[in-house]
Amino acid sequence: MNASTQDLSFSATVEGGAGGSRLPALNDWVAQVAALTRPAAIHWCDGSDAENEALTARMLADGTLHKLNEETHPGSYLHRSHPDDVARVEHLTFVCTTHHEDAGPNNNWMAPEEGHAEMDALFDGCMQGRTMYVIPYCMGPIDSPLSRCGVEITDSPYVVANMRIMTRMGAPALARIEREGTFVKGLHSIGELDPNRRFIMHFPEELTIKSYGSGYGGNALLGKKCHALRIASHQAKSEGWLAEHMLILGIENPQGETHYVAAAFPSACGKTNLAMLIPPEGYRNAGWKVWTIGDDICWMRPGADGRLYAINPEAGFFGVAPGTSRNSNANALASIQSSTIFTNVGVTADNQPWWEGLENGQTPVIDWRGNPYDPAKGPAAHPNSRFTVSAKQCPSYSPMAEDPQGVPISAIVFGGRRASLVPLVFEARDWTHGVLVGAAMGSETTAAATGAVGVMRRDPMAMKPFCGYNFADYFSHWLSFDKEGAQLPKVFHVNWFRKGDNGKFLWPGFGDNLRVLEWMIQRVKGEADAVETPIGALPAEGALNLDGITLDEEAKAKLFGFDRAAWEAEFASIGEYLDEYGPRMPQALKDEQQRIAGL
Ligand code: GTP
Ligand code: SPV
Ligand code: MN
Repeated sequence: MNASTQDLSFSATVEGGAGGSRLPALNDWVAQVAALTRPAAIHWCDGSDAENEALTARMLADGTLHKLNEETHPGSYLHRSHPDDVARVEHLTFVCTTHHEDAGPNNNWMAPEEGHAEMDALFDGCMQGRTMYVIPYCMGPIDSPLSRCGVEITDSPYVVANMRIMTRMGAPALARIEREGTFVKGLHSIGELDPNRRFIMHFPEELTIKSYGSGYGGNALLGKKCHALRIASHQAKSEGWLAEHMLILGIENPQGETHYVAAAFPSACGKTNLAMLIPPEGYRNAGWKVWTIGDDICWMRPGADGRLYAINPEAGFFGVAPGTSRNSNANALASIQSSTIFTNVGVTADNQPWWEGLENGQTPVIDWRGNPYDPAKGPAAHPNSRFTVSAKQCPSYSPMAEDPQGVPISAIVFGGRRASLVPLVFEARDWTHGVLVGAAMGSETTAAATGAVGVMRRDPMAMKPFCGYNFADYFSHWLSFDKEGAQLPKVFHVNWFRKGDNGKFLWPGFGDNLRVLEWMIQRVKGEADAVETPIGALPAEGALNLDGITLDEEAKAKLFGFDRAAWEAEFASIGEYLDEYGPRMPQALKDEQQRIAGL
């Protein structure tokens, strides 16, 4: 934005915190934004309880939040978004780099000047009569060298309340920003919530984000997908690290050893569930424990010993509500009993939050739109309804999640929703093959983004909607980690979603996924058997513990088998996909595809 000096004379009431910062660059930017958007007041967020209480009171008064049953869900609220604003909007999300090629065919692109002009026209005067909130935040532990800071300016108090849970927000973040002098600039306004006046634009070369017209999740909480993935992936490429759409968990065996695993699954494909896994009874009794580090985003970089060290840049969970139950994810359910913001769920007669698959014996009376619940009109909770909760409320949250050095990663897992073809688990033979396994990932689309659901699309490393630069360069970057002295994790692929001829899932999933993780860790330690196939190593018969579960012959064949003809067709399609990126696609990856394509 090019605000003139004259514009800067614009004045608004300033409230909150110190009412400014010690960093002239930040003060100038806030003044420029105020001059453009013309808010009635500017509020510098300090992240305090008092500030949160005042904001909550404001949102209760204007209907942004509804108080839920204080006895069953203390300190918890329901927010109903605009019914046309319930998910990320990938067709309205842009990466604005100087050269079109740098954004790649995987992104919508606009020239930076054009993007700024388009956005600034929307922002012009958009905050009149509203308060503009200035949110300093830190992605990652406040004292970690791997963490990065940003400032989000927004006119949505709902965004402030969510950012307070999802990031380390307020005074400590501002202090770090003042010390470092650099920060990602995120400008957000809900605008008119008009889908025809909605854009999410990224200017990675300027560490800048502009988002207009949506109040929802990944469109509006700019620390999350916009900063921690799109901008951060771009930074990570030039600085030698990785910003990934991955959960991080620790698996403690009965001997007390903990191995950390990072796993990339596309949106609504099981990251939160795996991150909070509760071991099956037999494992629990034997002393296995699972520790949650993060459920959505992972920043990793090589440590002095050559291993990859990972932090979770987030401080909370923005999780999918439907399907969350005591049986599927007891840790998530325990986390959200208090101090939680629910978005677009239904409510019961006694004002408790409700969603499909909650399975607690209750029934909804009001749907997510605020209308009387009528099953003929669709589900009570929107399929992409969410809870926002502090990670500290999760019973399995690991103390290591706060470690500034991060945790060493033993295995990287890629996975998608594949009803057919893809077996339960296989292991890549080396790093290059692992990068191809990630690059070739496919998954059926979900309700996390607007558009058709259940359509198979390529979603490399679960980053299709989130990589801030050309996928061809991204794969080169991944390949570059294989160098002298590196102690890289093993790479695996999983599919919890394989279906039988009757259309039902063949694998029990959830807690039983620990069986698959156990096999991976045994492979890392060189202790489990596998069968080599062209697509990778599959568990040998008996190598993956199936005690206590029954799988019929169809399930065993499909979960642990390798269908040569079908994979030949898949590899032909992977080859075509890599070719879409032209000569920028690394030759090493094309060679790897060719090596396997003949099967
Ligand atoms: P985002 O927050 O959108 O990135 O999603 P996520 O990857 O964290 O997905 P989440 O764990 O919330 O799971 C989404 C849906 O998948 C829920 O309805 C879960 O019940 C379902 N799911 C998760 N794990 C499994 C599994 O092992 N098997 C089956 N069948 N379903 C699962
Ligand atoms: C996802 O869609 O991958 C999410 C939710 O985690 S959002 O924050 O909206 O991106
Ligand atoms: Mn996600």
